[in-house]
Amino acid sequence: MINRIKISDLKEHTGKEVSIAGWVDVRRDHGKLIFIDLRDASGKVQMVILPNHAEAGAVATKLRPEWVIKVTGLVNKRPDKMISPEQENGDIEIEVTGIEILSEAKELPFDTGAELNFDTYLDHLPLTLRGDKPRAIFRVQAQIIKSFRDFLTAEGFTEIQAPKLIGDDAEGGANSFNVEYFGHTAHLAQSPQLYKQIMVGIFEKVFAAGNVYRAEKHSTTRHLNEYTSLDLEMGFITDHTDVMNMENKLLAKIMADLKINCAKEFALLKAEIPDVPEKIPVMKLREAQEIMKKETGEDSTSEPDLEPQHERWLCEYAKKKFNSDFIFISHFPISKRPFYTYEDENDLGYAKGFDLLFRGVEITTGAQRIHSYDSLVASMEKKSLKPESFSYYLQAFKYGIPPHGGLGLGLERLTAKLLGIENVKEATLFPRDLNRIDVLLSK
Ligand code: AMO
Repeated sequence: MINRIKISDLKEHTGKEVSIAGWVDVRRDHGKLIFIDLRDASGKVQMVILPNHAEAGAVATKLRPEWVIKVTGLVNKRPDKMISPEQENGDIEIEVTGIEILSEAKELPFDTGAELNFDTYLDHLPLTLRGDKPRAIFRVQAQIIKSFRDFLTAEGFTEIQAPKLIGDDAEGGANSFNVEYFGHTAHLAQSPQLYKQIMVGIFEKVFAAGNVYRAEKHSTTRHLNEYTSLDLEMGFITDHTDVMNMENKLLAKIMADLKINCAKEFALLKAEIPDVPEKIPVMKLREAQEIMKKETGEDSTSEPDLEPQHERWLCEYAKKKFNSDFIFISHFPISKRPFYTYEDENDLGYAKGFDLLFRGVEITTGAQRIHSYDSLVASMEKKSLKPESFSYYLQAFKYGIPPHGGLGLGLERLTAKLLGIENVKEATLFPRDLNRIDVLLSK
C-alpha cells in the first residue's frame, strides 16, 4: 500500500511532515502561490505551494481537476485571519514539499460542482458520484445496511444469501424478468420471499440484504427495476404484531446509529434524522380510509389499497396527530395480498399484515405467513396458482414449519425519504429504469 495518512486525520499531525494522497479538487493560481484542494475518501484539505519549492511548483502548474497525486508536506496551523471555521480542515493548511503524479485525468465534461440535469448526472456516474452529496448519500446508505445487520445479528437472526435466479416467483409472474437458462426460462427474483421462509425451518430467524428485480414499466420517483431489499423472517411468532415490534426496534437502532455515525452527512444534506416512537402508531386500512373520508371528503373506502396521495396524506396526519414520521397500516384485503399471507381469523377477509409508511411513502410490507401445508395449497389454488410449480418450496411446510412472519424494507426508499431526496434513483448507486442500464438503452 502507498504510505499515507487520511486527510481526516491531518490535524493530529499538526507541525509535522506527512504524506497524503488523493484527487485534485481545484487548483487556484495566485501569482507566485498555487493553492490546491486535495480530496480523499475521508475529506478535503487546502494545500499551498510556495515559490521556494520550485520542483513541486513545476509539477503543480500541470495539475488539473481529478488528477491523482501523492503529496508530502508540512501540516501548518493557519494564521488566525486565514482560518475559515465553516470549511473542512479550515484551520490547517499543507505546505507542499513534493508532489508525485499517480494518475492523470482528461479534461472534465463539466465543472465539478456545476448543477447538472439528472440525465447528465446519470450518464457520468463514475465521475459524478465523486461529489460531496452522493458520497454523503451512499455513506448513510452503507450505515443503514450495517445497522440492519448488527441489530438483527444481535437479536439472534442468521444472515442468508437467497438465490437471484429462480423458477417460479412468489410475488406474481407479471412483474418478473425472464432469463434464458440453458433452454429453459428462469426468472430474476422479485424478493427472497420463498427462501427466507424455507430458512425459518433451519435457523428460525433469518435476514437477507440483496438485490431484487421488478419488471415494472413504471416511471415514477419511487420505482426502480432493481433495488435492494432488506428482508427478515422470524419463527415462533404469535402474530404479525411481533414483526411490527421488531421493525419498530430495528428502525430505532438505525436512527440511533445514524445520529452517532452520520451527523456530518445529515448536516451536509440538510436532512433530519427522525425520532422513532416507542410504539409506531398503527391503524387498519379501513380506519385510515374512514379518517380520510371524514377529513378530506375523498371516499376511498371501497379501494383495496392506498394510492400515493393517500400515503402522503396519512403521513401528514400521523405527524400532526401522533408526532410520528412513521405509521403502520394493517389489515389489507386478503384477496389483494400474496398467496402466503395469513388471514386474520378474527377479521375474516383481511390480512394479518401491514405496510409501513414513512414521510409520505410505503417503505415496508410485512405479514404473518400461512404455515399449514393444506392452507397454503388452498390459498395458492384460490389465486389460480399451481401448487405443483411450488412443490420445492412446499416441502418446508409439508415437513413442519412454525408460525412465522417477516417483512421486506426497500433500502433506497428509506434512504431517499430520510435524506429528503425527491427521486429514489438518486439514492441508488447505479439505477436501472425503463430507459437505462448505465447508459440510455435507446442509444
Ligand atoms: P413488496 O413487494 O411490497 O413486498 O416490497 C417490499 C418493499 O420493497 C420496496 N419496493 C420497491 N422499491 C423500489 N422500487 C420498486 N419497484 C419497489 N417495489 C417494492 C418498497 C416495499 O415496501 N415479499 C414481500 C415482503 C414481505 O412480505 O416480507 C415484498 O416483496 O419499500
